Amino acid sequence: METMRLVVTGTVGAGKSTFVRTFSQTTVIDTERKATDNTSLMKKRTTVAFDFGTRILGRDMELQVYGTPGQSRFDFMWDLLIRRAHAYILLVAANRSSSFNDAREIISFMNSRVQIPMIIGLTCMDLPGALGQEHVAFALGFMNDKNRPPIVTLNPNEKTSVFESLMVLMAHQLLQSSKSKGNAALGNVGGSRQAEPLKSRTKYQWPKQQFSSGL
Ligand SMILES: Nc1nc2c(ncn2[C@@H]2O[C@H](COP(=O)(O)OP(=O)(O)O)[C@@H](O)[C@H]2O)c(=O)[nH]1
Ligand SMILES: [Mg+2]
Repeated sequence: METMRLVVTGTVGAGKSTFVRTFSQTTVIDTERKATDNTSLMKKRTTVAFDFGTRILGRDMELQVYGTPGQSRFDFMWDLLIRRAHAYILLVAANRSSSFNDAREIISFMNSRVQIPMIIGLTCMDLPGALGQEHVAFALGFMNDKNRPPIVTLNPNEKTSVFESLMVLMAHQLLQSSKSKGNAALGNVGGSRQAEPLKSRTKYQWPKQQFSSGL
């Protein structure tokens, strides 16, 4: 059985835990605890380690989805989860511009650890005050539309929406891996059945945030 590990990261309240719950075929392992700090102003419970959900695709692929905590004080978990991931989606609540800075920092953190395919998922587009894709892309540092990760809009409460965004993420991952040397992403068919994260074998050209280069 092939295993693909995808990470759902993003800011507090962007819908990561909801995403994993909507996705999973099996009972989700979650580590939500009562929020005690500033997060409690936004929601009662918060993820302190990770959410884990899984789903079998076809006969021989298991898709594992790991949701990270949103708060940077748990960034040791970001590190642990991203290093084993094949690709990730960053969720950003489009109606909460105050969180865009945190989202940018999460991208920089991930990018400093691994170079793997990623997409951006805009949530809360159905809520008042939601900003458009272009605006959020700029705020996250992607000024150049020719050099930016794919951006999707989704509602993590809706199955179709979650599956569509996962399809975009997987397609992006597969496209990048087929471009890379050695056809890495699906591993060594017939040999080890464990797919290897791309970072070890490919030269994935991760879209650069332009803020960091001063543009
Ligand atoms: N209406 C709406 N609510 C959303 C959306 N995304 C997330 N939420 C809600 O935001 C709240 C926080 O979600 P949660 O999954 O705990 O966020 P996390 O901190 O990223 O794990 C939940 O009540 C979700 O149902 C969205 O696109 N639309
Ligand atoms: Mg959570």
